[in-house]
This record gives sequence, structure tokens and C-alpha cells, in this order.
Amino acid sequence: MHTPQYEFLSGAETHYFESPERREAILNFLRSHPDMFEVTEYFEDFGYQPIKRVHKKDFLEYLETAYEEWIAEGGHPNGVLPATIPHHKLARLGRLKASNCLAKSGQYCFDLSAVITKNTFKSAWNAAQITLTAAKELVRIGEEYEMNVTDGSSRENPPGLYALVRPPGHHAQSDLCGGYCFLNNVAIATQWLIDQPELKRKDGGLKKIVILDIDFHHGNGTQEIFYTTSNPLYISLHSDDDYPYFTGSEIERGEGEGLGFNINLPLPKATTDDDYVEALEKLIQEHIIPYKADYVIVSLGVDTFKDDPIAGFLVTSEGYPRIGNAIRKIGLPTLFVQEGGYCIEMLGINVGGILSGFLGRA
Ligand code: SP5
Ligand code: ZN
Repeated sequence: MHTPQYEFLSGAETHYFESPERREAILNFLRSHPDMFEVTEYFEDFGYQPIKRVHKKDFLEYLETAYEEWIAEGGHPNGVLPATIPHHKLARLGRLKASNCLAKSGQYCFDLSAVITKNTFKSAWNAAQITLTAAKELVRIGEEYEMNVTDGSSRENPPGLYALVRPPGHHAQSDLCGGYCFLNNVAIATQWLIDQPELKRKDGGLKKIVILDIDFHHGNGTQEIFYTTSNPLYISLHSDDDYPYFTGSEIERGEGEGLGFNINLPLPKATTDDDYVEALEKLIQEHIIPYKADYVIVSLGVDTFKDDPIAGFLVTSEGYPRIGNAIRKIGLPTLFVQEGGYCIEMLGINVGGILSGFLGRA
């Protein structure tokens, strides 16, 4: 339902890297390993409410109606893309209320990669609903796990789920799309979990969540959405000096109640398997374990792969099971949600590597 024909990279029109083939590649891999993965296409529709908890009303109205307005205004059928973006130094920035779709496309988007086509909203909606369905299931398997732990079993085999969704979400802010992202799937599922009134810790407090973002790029959207709150704890490992360029530094630590609950760790371009696993294990020991969360939600990008066409780390297919295993050692019910990863040939094996590492079966 979401198949833009092209995007612009380094000034050139190229094919759209965030393509439907990505899903096929991952799904094929999971289906060919039925001993490890149980695949279901079932999902529930939670409606607008949980999406509105994260995204602004005017932005959602825009996403839902943009393509139709765009075509009515004579826009190109490839889809909606801005030509003018309200840069913060643009004259006085006095008029931010855009009336036509070309102006709105700049108001609600920060780059040239989030093309809105005829069914993009429906597709992003379904991705959010699938992630919500997985979050609801996470509660169920988490309760089962707790019961077994109480009965004397160890915390060494935490249960896990994986939401195979696209378009991805972690670049989408409360009222901005960009970076192939429209609705922030991880943020929507996280907020929904926090909002469940019957979900309480033994001490009566709300359930606590860690979002661990291991996509190559900084999750500016998730950071913005939760910047002023202490739940969830947002932790991102990503490339220094790369897209989205203007966010993701270590000095962005959260604000107000959220101060100290946003942790960015930019890593150098030449990051290898060993470097990556070492950095991740250190974050787990120093930040994730002390936070004492109830659930982990992973923004799972495998654009950290050495042959990714738009990224630049040196992580190999042997590295992914090690990353999955490090996450397993946190010992908490975990929901993995697909974000980036554009090397189609190795996408299945790399995502599968993380998941099998988490299962302790790599
Ligand atoms: C979800 C996600 O992974 N979104 C990433 C969108 C990145 N788009 C801009 C990529 C800039 C690529 N720079 C190219 C360098 C080529 N060596
Ligand atoms: Zn990415």
C-alpha cells in the first residue's frame, strides 16, 4: 500500500530504498525457520485514540488527506513531497498556518524521503495497529513469564515478540514526518502500555518501559515525543555525523522530569561487531538494568550492516546474534519493532540473527 517510486539522495533521483521487498525478505526468512518463529498476520484495530496520544490532531488530519489535496492541486502522482520547509532562520516565521497542500507538506515534513502516496496513511495506520497488537500480546506473555519466575524459574529466558512493520516510525515526531517515517509505531505502543490503567507494578506504580533504539540513525521522533518524561527511558546507539544530522548528540539528555531519561550514544563510522556489542553491553549495565523496567521495546534497524546502501557501520551478519543475546541478558519481556535496514539480500538473515540471538538459539 506504500510504494513511492523514488526519493532524492545526494541530489539524485534514486529508487525508494524503504520498499515493500523489505517485508518480503524478512517474512521469507522467518517462515523458513518454523522451529524458531511462529508467524501470524492477525492484528486488532485500536482506532484513533492511541495514535492521538502521541501525534497532534492537525498533523494526523494532514497525513490522512494530503494525497487527495495534492492531486487536486496538480501535484505529481509519485506523491507528496515538500519544496519549501520553514527553516528556523526563514525571515520572521510569522505565518506557520499553511493553507494549501504544497505549503503544508513543508510544515509537516523535515526532509525529502517521506513521500505520501495514495494509501500511505492506511499503511502507516496498519503498522501502528500491528505494533499495538504486539504490545497487548507482550502484556500477556509478560504475565505468564512473571508467574513462572514466581514459581522458581530463572529470568534467563525472557519472552519476545517481533512486529514486522513498514513504514518505519522512529523519525516521526509528534507533528512531523521524515526519514521514511509517518507514525511513530514504537512511541504509540509505548504510550498505550503506560496508559493501561489495570497494568500496575507490585508497588502500585505504572509499568516502566525502556526503548532501546539500535537503528543506524538517531530516532529523533521518539526522542522528541518522550523528551520531558521519565517513562519511558529512551536509549539510542547510532552513527555520529550522519542523518538526521542535527539531533542525537550526547548533550540531549531530556528536560524537566525527563532530564536524564534520554540517552544518546553516537558511535564512529568504523564501528565493528566488537565495538558495537561492547557499547551496547555498557549501556545495558549502566542505564538499562538500574532503571528497573518492566518491558523493553527495541527499535530494530539493521542498517548498521556493513553493506547497507545508505549507512556506514561495519557490523556483520555474525554480529547480530551477539546483539540479540546482549538484549536477552536484560531478562525482560521484549517487543522488537522493525525500523530501517536496506540491504535486501541480507535483511532476513540479519533481522533473524538478532531474534535468534534473543532466543539464545543462534
Ligand atoms: C528508518 C530509517 O532508517 N530512515 C533513514 C532515512 C535516511 N535517509 C537519508 C539517508 C542519507 C544517506 N546518505 C547517503 C550516503 C551514501 N554513502
Ligand atoms: Zn535507519
